[in-house]
Amino acid sequence: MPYNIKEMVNKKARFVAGHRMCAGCGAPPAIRTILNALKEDDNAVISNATGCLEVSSFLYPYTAWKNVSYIHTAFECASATLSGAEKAYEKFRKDGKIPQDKHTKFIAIGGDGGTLDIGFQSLSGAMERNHDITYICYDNGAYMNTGTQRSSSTPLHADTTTSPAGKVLQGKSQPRKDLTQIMVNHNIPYVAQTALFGNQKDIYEKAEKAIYTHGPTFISVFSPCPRGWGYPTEDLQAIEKLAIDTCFWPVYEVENGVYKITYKPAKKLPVEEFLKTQKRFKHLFKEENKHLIEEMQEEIDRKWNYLLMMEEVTNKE
Ligand SMILES: Cc1ncc(C[n+]2csc(CCOP(=O)(O)OP(=O)(O)O)c2C)c(N)n1
Ligand code: SF4
Ligand SMILES: [Mg+2]
Repeated sequence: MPYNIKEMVNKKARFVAGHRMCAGCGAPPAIRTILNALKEDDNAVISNATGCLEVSSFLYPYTAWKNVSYIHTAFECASATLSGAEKAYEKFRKDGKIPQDKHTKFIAIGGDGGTLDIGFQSLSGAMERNHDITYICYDNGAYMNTGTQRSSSTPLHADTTTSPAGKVLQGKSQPRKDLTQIMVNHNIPYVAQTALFGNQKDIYEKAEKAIYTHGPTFISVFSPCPRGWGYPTEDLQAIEKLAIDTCFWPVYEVENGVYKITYKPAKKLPVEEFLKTQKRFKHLFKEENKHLIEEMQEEIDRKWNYLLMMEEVTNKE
């Protein structure tokens, strides 16, 4: 169904109010929009790894998950758990034990720590085995639930409790692991990177494609965290937009190997515009650290140019 905001907000909700995530957190609206892409009559099995989203939305006997089947899994096995459920469903369906007119979609959700680090091998395995599942990583760039420890998705030079900016370090010394590209290299039918900026169109359309493409699919969704990044809650939307306009977080999709950048800023802003909105990058604005911002800008430009090049090359073939 093409994106239509009226129809979307009136659809049966799958993730509802009453969870305990912080105000100004990017994850709840992102997950709600993604699940809104499910067709009304379809069921979904959600395999959710531990992390802020899980611990804040599923406190027995309360739950913010509605009209879905929900499994809380450990970090390591969100994808393995979902693979098993999907295979069992396929077998029951084949044996006629499940009505043929009912459809269930299989969706795993994990944070960046649970996806890029601890659950990485089970994710890679599930993708390679060609399960009919969708994996959603909500990426807030650290282990937020346990107090903002660095993950392999923490951006270069970001201040976290285990990469503290001070006399010894200037935040994390390593650049982010690029999981979206790693997923592209699994040669799966659909991979996308998205964010909530301006409206929900980009995220909704990508979620719909991912959920309804047969085979393994993957989405990485930008997920700001006011507590770990240090920004006032009301700045959520502005930060999402700056991440896109500076190309800090490019939004694109790769469908059967063909790249499409889904938003190209008319004027690409310097990365400072994004960095200055958050306390985790405050140390970079000291006179002696200006070169670190230049280093970040170079990394962003290199990756953006790579995407432009891949878009050109893969659309020619
Ligand atoms: C194997 C394992 N290691 C560590 C933990 C402790 N732990 C619980 S939540 C969490 C942080 C999760 O980070 P992420 O996946 O990025 O999700 P976020 O909290 O940032 O949303 C950690 C380390 C755990 N539950 N299991
Ligand atoms: S700590 Fe961060 S990621 Fe966790 S609920 Fe709060 S804002 Fe969201
Ligand atoms: Mg995280």
